Amino acid sequence: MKIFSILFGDDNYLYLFVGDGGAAGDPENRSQNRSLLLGKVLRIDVDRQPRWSPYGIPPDNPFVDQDEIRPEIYAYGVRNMWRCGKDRGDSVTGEGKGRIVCGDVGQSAFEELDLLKKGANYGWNALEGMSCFRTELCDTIGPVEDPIHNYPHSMGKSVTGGHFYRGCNSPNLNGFYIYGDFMSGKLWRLMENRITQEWENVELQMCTSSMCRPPLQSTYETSIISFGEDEDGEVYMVSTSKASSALPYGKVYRIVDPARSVCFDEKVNVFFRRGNPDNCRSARHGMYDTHRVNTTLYRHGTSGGQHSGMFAALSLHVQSSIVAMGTLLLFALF
Ligand SMILES: [Ca+2]
Repeated sequence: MKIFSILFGDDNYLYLFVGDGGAAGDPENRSQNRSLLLGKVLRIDVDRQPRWSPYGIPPDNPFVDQDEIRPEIYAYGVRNMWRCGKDRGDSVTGEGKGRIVCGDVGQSAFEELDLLKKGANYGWNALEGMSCFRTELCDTIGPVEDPIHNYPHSMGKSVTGGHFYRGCNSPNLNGFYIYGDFMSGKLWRLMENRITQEWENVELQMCTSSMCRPPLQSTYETSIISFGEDEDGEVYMVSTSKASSALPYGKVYRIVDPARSVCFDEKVNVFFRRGNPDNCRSARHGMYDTHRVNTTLYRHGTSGGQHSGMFAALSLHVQSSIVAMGTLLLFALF
């Protein structure tokens, strides 16, 4: 069983995102078979351990006490949820707190982003993205939770789920779910429109060289394999120089909005900083439980492939000093 993401929810339960474990197309239909743990999102209680099991089952899991359905299952019909991000919420309104969005890697045509919901069926292997994948199954699986966004393989071939930006350094990014594609190296942000409740997707543009002054930079290695966040809610990106799952090295970039980090006032010919990130940070730290910050990190120097656990999903207290100088990344967003 391969677990492609792991995190604690705000409910203090552990969420495990398990791949379908099959050959191309999930020929054994494991993702839709709820007597199996493969192709599922699982939710378990690691603080309460019955004598007969290493973990407890949350009593409000959606399928407890149902015949021939594993009680660990929280959602099903997923293929390969490669990285998920949990929202710590708007620091003022709390909006969005606790929601989880994942990238589910597609088979041959579409990549998708999913908002995690209890009991949901995300469609695989009947559906890939919004389209029918197995025609004989599409009308048989009942209600399906549509992705909040999907994109065709002309734009990328392996989605890498990201994180909600809730940091202090780039207030313009507040609430952006920043994610990318491993194969194409493209970066986007998703944001929920509060009025329509639709998720709007926008490709992120790199800043110009006139705004990107060292140590900031406007280029990056394009094989985006993971994202992470630190205790301040700043978002990081991990990439390798080639679209290879076997590379034992890569770079960590911090994502910054150049309009926030450095502004140039032509009237007085000086650079200045907008807002007050120090005040923002001290106000927010009272709200954080740093032991529950979920961060996916690149584990340097480990051999193995993308699909064999090369990159570990860890829940850590992370210092931003892990990012080497010269690896800052800037976006011109608007
Ligand atoms: Ca789906």
